[in-house]
This record gives sequence, structure tokens and C-alpha cells, in this order.
Amino acid sequence: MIMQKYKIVFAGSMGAGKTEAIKSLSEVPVLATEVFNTDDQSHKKLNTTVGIDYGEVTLDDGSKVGLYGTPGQGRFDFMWGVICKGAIGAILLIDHSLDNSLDELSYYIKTFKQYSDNIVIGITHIDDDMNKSTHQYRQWLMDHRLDFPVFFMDARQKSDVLLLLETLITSIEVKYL
Ligand SMILES: Nc1nc2c(ncn2[C@@H]2O[C@H](COP(=O)(O)OP(=O)(O)OP(=O)(O)O)[C@@H](O)[C@H]2O)c(=O)[nH]1
Ligand SMILES: [Mg+2]
Repeated sequence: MIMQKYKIVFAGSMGAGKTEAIKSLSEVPVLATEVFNTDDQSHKKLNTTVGIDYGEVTLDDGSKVGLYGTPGQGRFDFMWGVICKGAIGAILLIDHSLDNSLDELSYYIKTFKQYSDNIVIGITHIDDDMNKSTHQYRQWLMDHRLDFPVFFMDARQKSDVLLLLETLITSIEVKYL
């Protein structure tokens, strides 16, 4: 069997958990391009990605997946299209605890749809705002006639991240094979 190497991109809100998701899943030490976060207006987190994060995972069928993380800060949006070149799909992570989480979802879908039709959405930080409704995301997708799979997850949990990745790969196989 020929070992294939797929490229998957993690994108989405600053602080949503893109770097963490790659760290949860990767079998190799993650090449993380994080620096101390000086933009505490956008997010109070300690570190933020300023380049491309990279990790790797092998699926049950032996295929290798390269995991590429984008920087979430808008000032790096010029890099997003470059990172998506040659990717088979994108995982968009949205931080549920942000006041404007629905606007974030809309913004990242609009942006990444230009680069790929294969998108899976992970809503993170549910535990940080248990009172806020989670129904709004699926409703918004239905209202906009978009059928991207949505999962409520924690980027620190390997099984949650793996579910997103497997869903993305399965949906691509269903579409193209
Ligand atoms: N409570 C909670 N923390 C989470 C969750 N997902 C990720 N985190 C944490 O959120 C923080 C930010 O995660 P990062 O992986 O740095 O976020 P990022 O998306 O890479 O952010 P940028 O690189 O700045 O765009 C880390 O401390 C993670 O451990 C979640 O579902 N719940
Ligand atoms: Mg990061």
C-alpha cells in the first residue's frame, strides 16, 4: 500500500485552540511558532501563534496526515491562503466563550470557503461559558444553507480532535472516491 500524506489546516479564532489541537493529536513533537501575546485587547491568553504550527498523525489505515496550524490574529490573514495551498480540507475552531462567536464563525467560513470546500467546524471553550446557547451555530448554518459538520469539543482532548479529523477525511472520501 502506498502511504499517503494528507495536509489538513487548523484555522479559526484567536485562542480557540488550534495549537492545542495539533499538540493533542501529533505523534511528533509539534513545531509551534508561538510568542508572548502582546495583543491582550483581542485575547488575554499568554502565547499566540505567529507562523505555521506543524504536527503529524498516522490514521488507522496507515495514511499520514500533516497538521498545519494558522495564526488566529487577523493581522496574519495574508498567510492563511498560503498555508491552505495543497490542503485537502480545513478544521475551523471557534471559541464559544467570545461575545461575537457567531460573527467569528461567519467570518472564518467566508474566508476559508475561498480556499477549500471541505470544512469541519469545532466549537471550543464550551466549559468557559456554560450558560450560552450552543444551538445558534447549527441554526446559522441552516439559515445560510451550509451543511458543514459541527462538533462541540475541547481542543485539549485528543479524542475530540481525532473525531473532527476523521469526519473531515470521511466526508472528503464520500465526495471524491
Ligand atoms: N477551557 C478550555 N480551554 C481550552 C479549550 N480548548 C483549548 N483550550 C485552551 O485555550 C488556550 C488557547 O489555545 P491555543 O491552542 O493557544 O489557541 P490558538 O487557537 O492556537 O490561538 P492563536 O495561536 O493565538 O490563534 C490554551 O491554554 C488551550 O489549552 C476548551 O475547550 N476549553
Ligand atoms: Mg496558536
